[in-house]
Amino acid sequence: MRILILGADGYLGWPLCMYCSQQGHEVIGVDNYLRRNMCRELDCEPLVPNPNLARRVQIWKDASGKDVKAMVGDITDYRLLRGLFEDFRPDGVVHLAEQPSAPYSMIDRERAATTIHNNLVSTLNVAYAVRETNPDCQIVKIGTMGEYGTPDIDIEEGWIEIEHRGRKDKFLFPRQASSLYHTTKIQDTDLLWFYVRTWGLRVTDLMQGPVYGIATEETACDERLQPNFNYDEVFGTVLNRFVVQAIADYPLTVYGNGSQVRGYLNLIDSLQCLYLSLTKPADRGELRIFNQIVETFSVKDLAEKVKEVGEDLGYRVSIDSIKNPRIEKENHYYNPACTGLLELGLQPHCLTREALADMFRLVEKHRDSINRGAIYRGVRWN
Ligand code: USQ
Repeated sequence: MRILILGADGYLGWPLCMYCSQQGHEVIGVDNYLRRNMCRELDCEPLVPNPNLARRVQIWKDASGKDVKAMVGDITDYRLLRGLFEDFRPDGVVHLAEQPSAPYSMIDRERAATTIHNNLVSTLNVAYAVRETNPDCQIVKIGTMGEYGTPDIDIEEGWIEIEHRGRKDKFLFPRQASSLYHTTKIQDTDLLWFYVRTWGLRVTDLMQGPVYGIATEETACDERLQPNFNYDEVFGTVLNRFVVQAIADYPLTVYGNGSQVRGYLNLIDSLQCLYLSLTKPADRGELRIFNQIVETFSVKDLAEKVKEVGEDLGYRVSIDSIKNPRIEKENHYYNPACTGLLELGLQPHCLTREALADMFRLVEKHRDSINRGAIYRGVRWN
């Protein structure tokens, strides 16, 4: 397949470029370094400095003999994106080129506007480029479990049948996000659903939970191929943060009482899900939605696991409960369905002690680079 990966410099984007090229596909990755620049601006750069895209491509070629093409460009520029589709004629496009952080979107009005502009215009442009150049090309888009929020009913995979006053119909599952970032993901889904109905596009929208991990099969040959591993409050996801905090002897930052439950997955499972979605595409005129999670945990569960494994490895780990800077339910029901990707062939990796210990071993090599000041600054929702 010819695969176009938008957001190729990101935490998922770069590993996905290598993964797809390793499977023998032709890959072109595009990124405008939005996240790199935001990290620099907020002084919260990843734990290990990442070579730029051109260098990563070269290191990957030297290590694997495989070619990935890379381009620096902003896909909110429609002419640039359309030109890419015309030149490369992809069979599938993965859209990861979004501002991915909930806290970033809540810092101030400017950052909220950047999030809305970047996320919605990029999605709009992808829909247009596909329609105008090759409506058969599947769009695979990363959404978020946060679109559903934490309703007091079971969460279905994308759709729900509703019976109302004796009549029935199928609708998108009700969504209510708890950050502006998550709200843009709802709006993305609405945009794509509109264009699927109107233009008959084929789309897979993946409702992903927080991802953890630093290594994939492809990063084993050279540490410089590792994804950008953020552990700061703005761009780091919670489990990655906790591992770094444990190593830095920083009390684990459990927000509120820590009963918030989310569905988590390892980076290597995220790659599998994206790849399966690409290679087993949705039909024309179908918006296919999967819940991309493997296991559910409360924040407290994660903190306890990190403490146990950290202490086994000789670290002194304490857990702090800090006033929740976010507006989110702490005690809530959570029962999401997640069978679609398993049916497609996902081989899940669970959060074992060994998996956590491996994360500790990779992170501790860089313990001297940890910027303690980036761990918690208190971006508040109100
Ligand atoms: N949390 C803590 N302490 C921390 C950081 C987070 O208790 O130091 C809590 C949060 O309050 C939340 C949970 O951990 O309840 C998850 O937080 P997170 O920062 O790992 O994840 P979130 O902000 O929800 O966003 C991340 C990714 C985002 C993706 C989303 C999936 O950054 O791109 O869409 O996970 S989901 O959470 O399912 O919506």
